[in-house]
Amino acid sequence: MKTVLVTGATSGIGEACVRAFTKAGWRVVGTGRRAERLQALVDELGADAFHPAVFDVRDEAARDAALAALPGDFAQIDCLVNNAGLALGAAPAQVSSLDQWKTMIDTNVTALVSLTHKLLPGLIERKGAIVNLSSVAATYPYTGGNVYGGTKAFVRQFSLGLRSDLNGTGVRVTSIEPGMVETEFTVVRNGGDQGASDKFYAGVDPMTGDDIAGTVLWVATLPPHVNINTLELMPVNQSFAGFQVSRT
Ligand code: NDP
Ligand code: 8X3
Repeated sequence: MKTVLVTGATSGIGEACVRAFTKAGWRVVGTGRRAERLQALVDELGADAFHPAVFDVRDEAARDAALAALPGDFAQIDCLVNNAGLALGAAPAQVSSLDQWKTMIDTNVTALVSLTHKLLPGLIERKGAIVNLSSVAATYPYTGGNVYGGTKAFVRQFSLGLRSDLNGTGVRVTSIEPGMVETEFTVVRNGGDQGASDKFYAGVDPMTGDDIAGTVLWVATLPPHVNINTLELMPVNQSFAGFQVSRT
């Protein structure tokens, strides 16, 4: 039986990954700040299948304490799903909050890099896998995407760089790059405004956490000689627009 660690397991894509991996017979460690949501997953899935690790991904000391306390086989991580992340605000750069920018960088970039560095020796030992949640925002800029898109471009390029560095180790690395997935993502982006989120997804038939979780599980369970480098997904109703031009 293999073990996967999913960051950001209290909601959305991460929570769906927990269910997809446990259903497929994996042991799952799920992380997040909201302890009560992780406890609800223990109650639903059982303590043998799911282990909660409560910490803020930006707090390395709390993270290390939680990882050091992992029981038995939960400590032998074969697959790391770097999913915890967020967008804050959708305003143009010139009127954005620097604090929000720093929170996105600390969470989406610094914490992801730090956890990856921490788990790499064990992942190499077990010829494991790393699945990173990037975004279409890594590739396609949009107004108000500024730092969020920048963090996700980092995640994509870091994933490709890891692939290069880990050549010969047997460790697989994938950058998953979704478009619109209806989770709590847009509620968080808009400071808790559920109405803004409902409006954003209205009539779109967006992807779901389960759609992305199925893809993450597929990537992680391919034959060991196959690596998906990057994988971009969108709802059918989302696609590309042209350049904008400002005229004098
Ligand atoms: P949700 O808001 O539903 O879930 C985000 C998860 O990240 C939560 O479990 C949250 O846990 C966790 N998280 C956020 N900040 C921290 C922190 N400081 N410490 C610990 N955990 C944290 O969003 P999604 O499921 O949609 O997002 C998951 C990932 O997918 C993100 O990286 C996002 O950028 C990416 N993504 C999402 C898309 C979308 O359209 N929804 C599209 C493309 C990529 P808690 O608050 O309990 O700590
Ligand atoms: C966010 C994707 O399409 O909602 O990562 O901007 S989108």
